[in-house]
Amino acid sequence: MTYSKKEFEKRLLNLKKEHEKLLTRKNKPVKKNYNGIYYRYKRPILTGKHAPLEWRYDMNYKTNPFLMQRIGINAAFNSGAIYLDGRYLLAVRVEGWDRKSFFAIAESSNGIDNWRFWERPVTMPETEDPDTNVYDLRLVQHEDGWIYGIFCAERKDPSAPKGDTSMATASGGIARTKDLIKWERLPDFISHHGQQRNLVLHPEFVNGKYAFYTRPQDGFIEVGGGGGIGWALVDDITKAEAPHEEIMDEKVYHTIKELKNGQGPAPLKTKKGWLHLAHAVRGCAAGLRYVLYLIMTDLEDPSKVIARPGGYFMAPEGGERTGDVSNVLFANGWICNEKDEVFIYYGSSDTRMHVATSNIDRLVDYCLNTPEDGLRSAESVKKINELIDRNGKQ
Ligand code: M1P
Repeated sequence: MTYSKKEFEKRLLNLKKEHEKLLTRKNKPVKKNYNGIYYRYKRPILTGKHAPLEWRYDMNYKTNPFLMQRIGINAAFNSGAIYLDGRYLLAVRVEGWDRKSFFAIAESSNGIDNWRFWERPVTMPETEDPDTNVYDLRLVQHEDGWIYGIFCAERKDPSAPKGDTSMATASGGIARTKDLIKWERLPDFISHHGQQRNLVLHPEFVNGKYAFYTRPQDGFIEVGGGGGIGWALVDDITKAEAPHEEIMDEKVYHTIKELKNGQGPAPLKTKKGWLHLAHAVRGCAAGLRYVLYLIMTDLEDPSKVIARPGGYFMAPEGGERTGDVSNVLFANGWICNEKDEVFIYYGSSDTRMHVATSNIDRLVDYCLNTPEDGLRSAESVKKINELIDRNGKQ
């Protein structure tokens, strides 16, 4: 039995009220057990349920008398971020019930709560080779005047044998915009070293060229003989091609990045060097474990690592641990505002978005004073003993 028009209106009003309540919920930093480095926040900042009701419900009584959800949003995660005219903006990876991801801009005035999606998702133009799925967009305000969106463009592998419906390829998609509404799609990044995911544009020219952080990989999931964060210089971004990719931060046996790693958002410039946020992956009996880590690179040569704090910076905790792909933290967006406050936007378990806050001085101190991974248990014990000795001398 369908609703009467009156019942329909009542239920719609209720849906709108509940949605508004979710969107306007305040978020608070978790102060208990503060590690001195960053504050996590109590609640996720965005989920699939934050998607506008207009994207999901046909609100016309005549065409949807049961007031059913016609289109479902499964998740909102891995978001690019940009700070524009005092506005905190995320380019969210929104994933539908149909498993397709797309981008949608969400805005907040304080970077913490009250996130609202813009009216429509991003209409991303395609190349001549249509994308099957697009995701993990990095927003980069480049000194050439454009805002770039660099993302993964996934397609079915044309070399897949008949009947293989899972083999895919990953390429670096490149688009640019001035307003985050109208986008110009450029040709995909051409790598001579295999597939590409986690491609990121450096915000400044280096030796007069566009500089990219790359992640060459042999296959779609496994990086194989490739891997590590690579570095490539490109003359013309409208035909980005990298004959050479130099690995600047490699994957290493028995570390957090034993299996693979990838640059997160574009690095932040500080007086002491470029701050990089990245993700690291290792395998275990439970599957893959994705954590976040930081490194710093040289101001003049952003491909030269000058600080490698050992271990992870953030790992999945509590509710972050579970989701569609459990045990994953992934970050492709952060913002530094005019007060040098840093907002770290991270997705958990391919399901939802969170924020953590810190500032430039703390993050630089963390990078320059956290001991490097000594790569052996004995070295870890040595570092703890050195710290105990220093504390004993106070
Ligand atoms: O599912 C975990 C992550 O897997 C991929 O990251 P990477 O290429 O480093 O393995 C991406 O699909 C990412 O979106 C996802 O969070």
